[in-house]
Amino acid sequence: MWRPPELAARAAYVIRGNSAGAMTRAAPDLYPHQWSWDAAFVAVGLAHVDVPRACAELDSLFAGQWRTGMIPHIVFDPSEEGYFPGPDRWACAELTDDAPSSPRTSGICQPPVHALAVERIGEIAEAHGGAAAEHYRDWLPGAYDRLLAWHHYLIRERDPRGDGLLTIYHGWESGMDNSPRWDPVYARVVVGADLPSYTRRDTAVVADASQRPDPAEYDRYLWLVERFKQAGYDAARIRRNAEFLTTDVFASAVFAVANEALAHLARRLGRPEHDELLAAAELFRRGVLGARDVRSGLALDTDLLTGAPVRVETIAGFAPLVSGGLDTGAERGLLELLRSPRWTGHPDLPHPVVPTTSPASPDFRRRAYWRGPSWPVMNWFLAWMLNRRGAKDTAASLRTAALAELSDGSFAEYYEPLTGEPLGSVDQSWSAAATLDLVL
Ligand code: 9WN
Repeated sequence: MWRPPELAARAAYVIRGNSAGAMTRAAPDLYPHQWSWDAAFVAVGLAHVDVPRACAELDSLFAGQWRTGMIPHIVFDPSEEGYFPGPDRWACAELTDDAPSSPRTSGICQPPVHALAVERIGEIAEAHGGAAAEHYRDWLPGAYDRLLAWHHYLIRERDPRGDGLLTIYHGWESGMDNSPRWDPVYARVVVGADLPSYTRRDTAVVADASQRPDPAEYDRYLWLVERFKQAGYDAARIRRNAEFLTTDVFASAVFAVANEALAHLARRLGRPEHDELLAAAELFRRGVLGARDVRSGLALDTDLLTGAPVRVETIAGFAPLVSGGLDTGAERGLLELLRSPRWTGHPDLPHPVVPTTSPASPDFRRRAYWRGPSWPVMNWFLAWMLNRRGAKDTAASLRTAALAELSDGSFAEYYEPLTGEPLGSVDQSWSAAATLDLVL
């Protein structure tokens, strides 16, 4: 077991080791490229040790931004070939002028945590003062423009109904790939006989296949990519011909609070979008609150092809604690649920962390990726958001639990929540970044 100061030193060492120039690999072998929400979180961790490097991390991601404003979920390192599907399979620049041809990118996006990261990096830089703070101040106006274009894209293309709920086209866009949230949505995806053959690379790195999505799930993931290619990556065509189309209540909550963060940055920079961004924050907050299940208080996704809510007990259900806006009684109720035996208070958990699916739910699978394991990055992110909302006590106990889980020093991608066994990749960049922000 590592004590916090040594753990933080090792975390910084791991992130440096995963660096590939201006980008950080999400994980050394499993994910040898830059992922969107990973990069935002990694930049927060980096800010504690090197503010200019944190800014460069985001600049590297912004270099992959599409003409539409979309920040793609992967920016590929041209010198790396160890991930599938790689840039040739996505073929974005070949199929649409909206995608940059260099760097090459994927054609979908991930939760919009970036404005939150930029705001947090600013706090860290100001606390450092001197050259770090100055660097951040000089960098911020350019970053703000990128973020504004990204938020405009999401409002325009991902909330075409204007109801304050983001639409996603692929489970990968949620960042919670095989969560039971998407089971009924994927159930209607029929893999075409013309799905080009492929060889997975992930199961060569993570030898225990039960920790990764299964072959039928992967076929669907790859099939949807083919559908996007058929649509030339055009958002309207993708929506029209979609086999997978759902709201993402967690990403919507993130977007509510990210709009708030961006509004603060607008005010700081004297930009005119402050009120517009606050209105967007309020719209998405209302969207999330309107998606609550009356009985449990958990927010639910809606399968947009059937109009049916997806009734599961996953970490995403706590979206209202991220977006804010609950009245005092409802907020207390949801915090109590979070601390209850269905969640962090489950008697079999060695650390009171948040499993990705409730251990009391029939959907819970203790080793299967987003179907149950505890993800350090999610514990940390939830604690950060709870703190922001003023739920200081719950945030503090979650931070302590997250750190206790991480103190094995493996920086695992996720943990078996009932035993604390590290799973998935080790030396995962965002697990190390979360550690730095938890300790420092
Ligand atoms: C697909 C990089 C990413 C995370 C996601 C996580 C996983 C990729 C994969 O790894 O997804 O995007 O190949 O499994 O689910 O949240 O951003 O760490």
